[in-house]
Amino acid sequence: FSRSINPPRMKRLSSCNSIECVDPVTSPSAEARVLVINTGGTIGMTLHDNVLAPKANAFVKQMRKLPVVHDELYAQQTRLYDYYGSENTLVLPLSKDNKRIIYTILEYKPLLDSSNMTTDDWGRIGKDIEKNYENYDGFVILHGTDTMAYTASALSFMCEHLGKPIILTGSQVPIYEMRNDGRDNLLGALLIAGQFVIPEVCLYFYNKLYRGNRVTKVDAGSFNAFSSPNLAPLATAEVDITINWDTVWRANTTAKFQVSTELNRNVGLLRLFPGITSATVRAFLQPPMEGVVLETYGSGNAPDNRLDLLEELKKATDSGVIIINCTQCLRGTVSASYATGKVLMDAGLIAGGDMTPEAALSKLSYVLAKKDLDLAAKKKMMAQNLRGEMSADLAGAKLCLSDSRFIQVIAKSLSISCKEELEAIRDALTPPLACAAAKIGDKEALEAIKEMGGNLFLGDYDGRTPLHIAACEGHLELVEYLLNHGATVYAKDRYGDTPLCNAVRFRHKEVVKLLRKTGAHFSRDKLEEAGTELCSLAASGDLEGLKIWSLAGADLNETGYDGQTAIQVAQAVGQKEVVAFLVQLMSNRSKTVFDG
Ligand code: ASN
Repeated sequence: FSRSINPPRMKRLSSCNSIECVDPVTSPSAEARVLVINTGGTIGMTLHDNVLAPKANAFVKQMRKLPVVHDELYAQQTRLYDYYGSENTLVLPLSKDNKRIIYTILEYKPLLDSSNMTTDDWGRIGKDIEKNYENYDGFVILHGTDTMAYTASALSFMCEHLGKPIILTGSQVPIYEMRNDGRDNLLGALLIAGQFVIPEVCLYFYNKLYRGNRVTKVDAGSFNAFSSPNLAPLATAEVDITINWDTVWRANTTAKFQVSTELNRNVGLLRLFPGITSATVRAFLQPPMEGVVLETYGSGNAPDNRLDLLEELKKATDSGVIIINCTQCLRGTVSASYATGKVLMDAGLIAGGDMTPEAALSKLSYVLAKKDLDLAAKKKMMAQNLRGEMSADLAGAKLCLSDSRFIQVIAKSLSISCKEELEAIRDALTPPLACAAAKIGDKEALEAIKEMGGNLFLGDYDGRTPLHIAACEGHLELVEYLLNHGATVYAKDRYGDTPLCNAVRFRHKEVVKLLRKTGAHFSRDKLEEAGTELCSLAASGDLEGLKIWSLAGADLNETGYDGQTAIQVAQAVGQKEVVAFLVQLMSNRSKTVFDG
């Protein structure tokens, strides 16, 4: 990868002299670069002594001979091998979308049957992706199918702030055989990795792209070897490649990509079965065990009449072992619907929702390795959805405003079909949604609404804008965000109140300062009304209240309903501190005026 910087394609084309060159004008195809990491698996195996085993240094050679996965003419015409400095770089024929996918194959030594994979191999893959991240548009990992779901799950957690596709694939029959599934799987994975910015660790198999941490191997004898029981595929490759963008995980950070290769190996999977002894459970939970996925029955159930078992589980969680409750069922989620499930929660287990055991195990391994987190933080992280590995618990969960699909779902249920209708619904729903997001300080939700084209300055049925709400709540960061994204300090709600009035009312000093800096001020009417409020603050000795009004630009000499000023009221009721403050304020003011 020494020649990693890809100069404009024209440069490479114009450098050819001995061979007939591709005319850049008639070949306007864009190029994408994909790194293929070949870790092993059946896809590159051959028969030795009647059993399949990986064959080293054969894969690239074989690929070069297959016109569907390599366009030798294009490679020659564009001097591909010279340019990339090795014969490990190949190029796909032109895609339907006029794209050239150039891929470099990095072959591991030794190639592994995936049954031999360990956490160290996950780390190696992670490191290689990190090292090459900026040089490629996407990554394809060739991997055996037996433990592919574990590796895909682990990589999904290890890859933090991922912005490019990482696609694992392999096959059930070696690519060297006449009838095989490897060729199609490789092609599909390359086409998706090179053409779509899906920022996820995925698994591509038998024409479907899945989220990597949602799959499990379900069939040893079929080309259709994987299932994603609790999440629909991210894409299907049929006549066209169709991406289900609504399901694709979105990046929600400005942080840079990094791979966390620290993994904790003291984790395990324990499957409950009728008659399991407490001695077995005790032995399993002994140190150095730190995290266990307990595969329970149905919706997360275990015998509630087996106090001996429950005691062992409780003892372990009390001593700091994290135990995740996952179901043995292929589909469905752990829920709190049975007494036999509740006993596990009482024993300190964490509900694993609809996570696959593979995802739960690798998540444990990733979370437990985080040295800077204490046990409570690790447990909290285990219960959270980190990479789309678990579905939100809709029953009882708060409406996820940061999910920008919300409006699309509503539109769908109302059978909205045309753009204009969709926009009308969006505009009707934006203000209450944005106000609700402002109330809870959810910036991501506001960003999502804005991304959909929603205006953040529109008011709700009472004319209250998100800025009013954020000002009431004192969410300074949000106020700043809104001001930077179209909100106006001059918006008035149906009561004539501006965000500044609200910030003063709820005494958010920093918000008041920011709004004032942005040009907010009281209207004449409001200032007149303020006189009475100032007098009552003065009467009750509320210095803080008077200060915030002053900070907001009110004239503290304004008279109240009976013609008295705040200072007169304070003097009358003997609020000495208030009098002193007001005198000081007035002398500062006249000094400023005088000096000015
Ligand atoms: N044993 C093989 C592996 O996992 C199975 C396969 O790839 N189809 O490496």
